[in-house]
Amino acid sequence: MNTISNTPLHDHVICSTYNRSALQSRIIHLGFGAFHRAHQALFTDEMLEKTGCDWGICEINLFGGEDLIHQLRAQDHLYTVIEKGAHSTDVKLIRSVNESLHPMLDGKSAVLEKMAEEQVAIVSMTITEKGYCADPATGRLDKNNSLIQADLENPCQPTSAIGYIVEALRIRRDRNLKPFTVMSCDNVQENGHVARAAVLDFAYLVDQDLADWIATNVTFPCTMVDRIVPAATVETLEEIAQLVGIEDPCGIACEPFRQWVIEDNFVNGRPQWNVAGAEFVADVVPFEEMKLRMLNGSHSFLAYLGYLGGYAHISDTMTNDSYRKAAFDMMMQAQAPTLTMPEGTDLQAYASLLIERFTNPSLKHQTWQIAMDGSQKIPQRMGGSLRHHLEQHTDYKWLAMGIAGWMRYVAAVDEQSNPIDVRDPMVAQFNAIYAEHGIQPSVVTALLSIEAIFGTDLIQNQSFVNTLTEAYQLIITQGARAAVASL
Ligand code: NAI
Ligand code: CS2
Repeated sequence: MNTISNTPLHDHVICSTYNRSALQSRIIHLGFGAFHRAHQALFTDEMLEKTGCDWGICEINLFGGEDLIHQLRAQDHLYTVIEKGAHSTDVKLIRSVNESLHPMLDGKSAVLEKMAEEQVAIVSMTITEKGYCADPATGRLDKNNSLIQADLENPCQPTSAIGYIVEALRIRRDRNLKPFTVMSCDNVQENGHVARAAVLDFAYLVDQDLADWIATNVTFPCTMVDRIVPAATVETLEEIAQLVGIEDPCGIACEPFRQWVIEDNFVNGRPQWNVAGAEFVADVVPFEEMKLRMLNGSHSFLAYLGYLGGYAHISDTMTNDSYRKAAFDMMMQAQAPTLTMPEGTDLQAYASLLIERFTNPSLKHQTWQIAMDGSQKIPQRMGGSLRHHLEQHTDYKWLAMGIAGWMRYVAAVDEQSNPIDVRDPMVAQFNAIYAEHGIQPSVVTALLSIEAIFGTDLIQNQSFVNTLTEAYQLIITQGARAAVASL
């Protein structure tokens, strides 16, 4: 079969030249999704080209994506990334992946044995916010999560990422092997701390000694990751085939911008990702918070109110001046004042660059995609800054409108009465609330009562409840476009 691995590619495809056969699976990555392909694997490819070292990646998908792993194997673990700017596109062949596994294809034991191999030094993850099985409001393990309950009953045959990590660490400890570093690359506030809390909370429920060993021996660096990588569509794959010269079902398109800030806290060595542009720092948390609030917070705002306003893509929302202005004001007036950044950080320039990135017409980033999993995203993208403004008695109207937009979106029917395909681990709860209330202002307090999303404090603040209810009321009476224009 002709694939990317045995077919001459177009001349403009940028290919590295390092010796791939020297690579070892020193990094295990959980979550061979769109983002990882265009971010960590690409940084690793460029790092390998500059250093000639042996840090290869073994890709593992724990949930779904069996086909992708099949296809990746069929093309010798090679794939392409196209970086689409407003005016030009770069095409890159990625060669840093040297093997792959999937529990459905290879069995759980094969995955655990791979994670327990001596040379493995880092287990990195892009498993989405919900993959941590944590309570979004507290960041601690959600012991009622169905995956966690199954893994507690059968820890040697795990299902969740947390269960796999704990069991693999147990095997390593029992075999006197060095531990690995657990590196979260998800959009989760203090992602390393959340990963550590979930792993330790789980381990303490399974084996106290093991938990103590993990607490002493394993590190969980925080990272700030940034690159807009929309899910691939049929059109994306057609464009990639045109640009590369052959079909690449594992190919992905993204923006040219990329950023990776990593807490330098690795227990068993690490590659020099800095030679490819990553930054190793002592404290990532301020950068994470800046990105989550300014980029992701305004992304979610645009996703809910954009979808309701009839915009399919983020770049479409940017053609409407009131959305553009509201997104910028949200960044500068609702989010930036809540941040404590290292001296010299220019948040105004950061916000302007974000608007430029959102405007990129070559990137078809669906509002529907970003709207997914709001229960996991809203607390960290808007909750922290909202509490800041409530304490300071400062203006938070953009945050209230963003949350009201989410509340209207999870009604699962749009402004033209078409169904919305709401994807969220808590969708059953939203459906039950809407079944009882309908699209009425009383839904606001019902949704606000969901403790896992809003804690217990927000619903007690009457002035906030009033502001939120007014924003919701405006959306349901005037529509999302008018509501955004009112800001
Ligand atoms: P995707 O849908 O392409 O891939 C999701 C990956 O997560 C798959 O590999 C899947 O196997 C895995 N997964 C899903 N649920 C899981 C669970 N419960 N446990 C373990 N693994 C699970 O999504 P994409 O675009 O790769 O994004 C993944 C995450 O990466 C995001 O949720 C976000 O945290 C982070 N990210 C994404 C960016 C983007 O622009 N796409 C940019 C920055 C961060
Ligand atoms: C987006 C992010 O899907 C979402 O929720 O807000 O994935 C966003 O594209 C990235 O964080 C950009 O780095």
